Amino acid sequence: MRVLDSHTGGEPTRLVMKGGPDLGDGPLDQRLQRFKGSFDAFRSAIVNEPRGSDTVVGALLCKPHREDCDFGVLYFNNVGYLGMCGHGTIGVVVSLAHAGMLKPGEIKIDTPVGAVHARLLADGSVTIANVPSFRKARAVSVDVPGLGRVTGDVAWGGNWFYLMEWASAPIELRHVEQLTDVSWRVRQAVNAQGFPEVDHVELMTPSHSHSEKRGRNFVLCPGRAYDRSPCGTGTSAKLACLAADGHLQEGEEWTQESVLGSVFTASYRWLDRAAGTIAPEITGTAFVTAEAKLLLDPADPFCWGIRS
Ligand code: PYC
Repeated sequence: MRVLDSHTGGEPTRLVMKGGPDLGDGPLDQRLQRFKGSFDAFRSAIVNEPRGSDTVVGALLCKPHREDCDFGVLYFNNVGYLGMCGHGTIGVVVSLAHAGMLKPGEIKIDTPVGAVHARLLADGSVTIANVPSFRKARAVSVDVPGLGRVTGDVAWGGNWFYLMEWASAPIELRHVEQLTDVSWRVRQAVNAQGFPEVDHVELMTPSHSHSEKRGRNFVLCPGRAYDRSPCGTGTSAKLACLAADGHLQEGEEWTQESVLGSVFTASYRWLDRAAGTIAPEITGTAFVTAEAKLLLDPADPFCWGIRS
């Protein structure tokens, strides 16, 4: 398999350009089901150790189904599949440009959860117009063993998030073990107490520090790896909450920092104010780190990756 590796704000993406599973034609959500049902070993071979790591998000480049799209992409990680991936889309666009398949300008990418517009800017940064995002539930309280009662919002930004303010320790790399442990326990409690669909937990700097229209986050992904980037879908979910609370107006810029300090800038416009649905835009940068060929040797006992 031919791959291009990149990172977006520190979070890796591995784009499979050639040699991935043949998932046939049809809408991308159907091809995703085929990937899951018949070719899951490829997912593990591409992103898991020994070729990858828990943090790698895979992106399989394929033909689009929607006629107005230029490319199709399916996203996956160490434990399964993602509807959309913001940092991944920025990495894909920069990788396609690196491969000479794109010039600065607009493209449209077909994904299982909808079409995503992206714009490669002359300075190499990428703006993505993510899928419609919204807050599903406000101030959901759950009892978390060892932590007590916590309150947060449930929102969709292309993946499902539970977003919760976190003030007990700075959102910094030196606290990553604690942040991971807390987020994992919160996720289990949220899943058990009414929101089984939530697979990402986003800890946020408290809203009283939002006057500068800037926040820092820690996002725990479904496979227990934390997002090194500010998380494109998580930032979209955050924008939906800020918009619903009136804390960020249409067109205003929001700066989202990751636990590493890497940055996305973001804004939104209303799609349906009464329903609370927004169209988020996220801008970030990515860098290509490798052009590689993945070798799959059937004699290798870990040919299909180390799976937990
Ligand atoms: O950027 O949307 C994102 C994302 C999801 C999981 C990891 N990154």
